[in-house]
Amino acid sequence: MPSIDVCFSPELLHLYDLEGKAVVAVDILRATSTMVTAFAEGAVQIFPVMELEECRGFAGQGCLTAAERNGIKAEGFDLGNSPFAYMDGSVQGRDIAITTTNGTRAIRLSEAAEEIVVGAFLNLQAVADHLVELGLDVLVVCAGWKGQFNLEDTLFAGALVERLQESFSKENDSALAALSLYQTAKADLPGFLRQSSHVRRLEHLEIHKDIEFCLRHDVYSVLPVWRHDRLV
Ligand code: 3SL
Repeated sequence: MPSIDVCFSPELLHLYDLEGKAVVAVDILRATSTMVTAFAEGAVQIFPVMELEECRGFAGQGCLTAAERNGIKAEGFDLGNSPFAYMDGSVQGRDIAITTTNGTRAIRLSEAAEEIVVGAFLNLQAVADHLVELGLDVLVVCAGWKGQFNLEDTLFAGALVERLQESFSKENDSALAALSLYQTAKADLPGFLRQSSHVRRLEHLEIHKDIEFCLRHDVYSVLPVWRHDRLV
């Protein structure tokens, strides 16, 4: 039976051997939720990059550019990091280059894996089905916040562990802890997360509707997968 494990921060990735594994990169608030939404709204490819300048460079290649730093859309880019900004038809048929504080970093630091998929509550079942089909050991890589643990990515990891319980073993305490946290919180995720650091950070920006949307389960069946240097 393959196993599922959880890495609570990209800063801990050096402790894991990614070779031959499937990584699920997650940044619930909001990068991976937004990427999933972008694909559901017809985006063709997404180039996640770590630096603002690199992202800006993609404008010359016909890409829309998207950038967020500290929760705010960076100046001079087409899009920010709110899933709702991707729902007005403008990303249909387009390629997007995106850089965010933590989410794009989690994806790029996982490149040694055999497969990387982008996960969110929005596409939870699509991710779970794909992992069962793939049959590889799985590592959920939580984007966290600037290297630190966060609740929302851990809750997603727990939700995924719950969905995969029948077909994946939990080798390590991190998977057990994520599952236990999710089972405690799942009846009221928005309520549970009200005191979390990133929800409080985002509250200053008055984007409650983003938070509510990013916590919805199984809204989309899209599955962004890493191929060479991009998500398709
Ligand atoms: O850190 C990130 O990658 C972002 O998702 C953070 S925010 O939700 O846009 O504030």
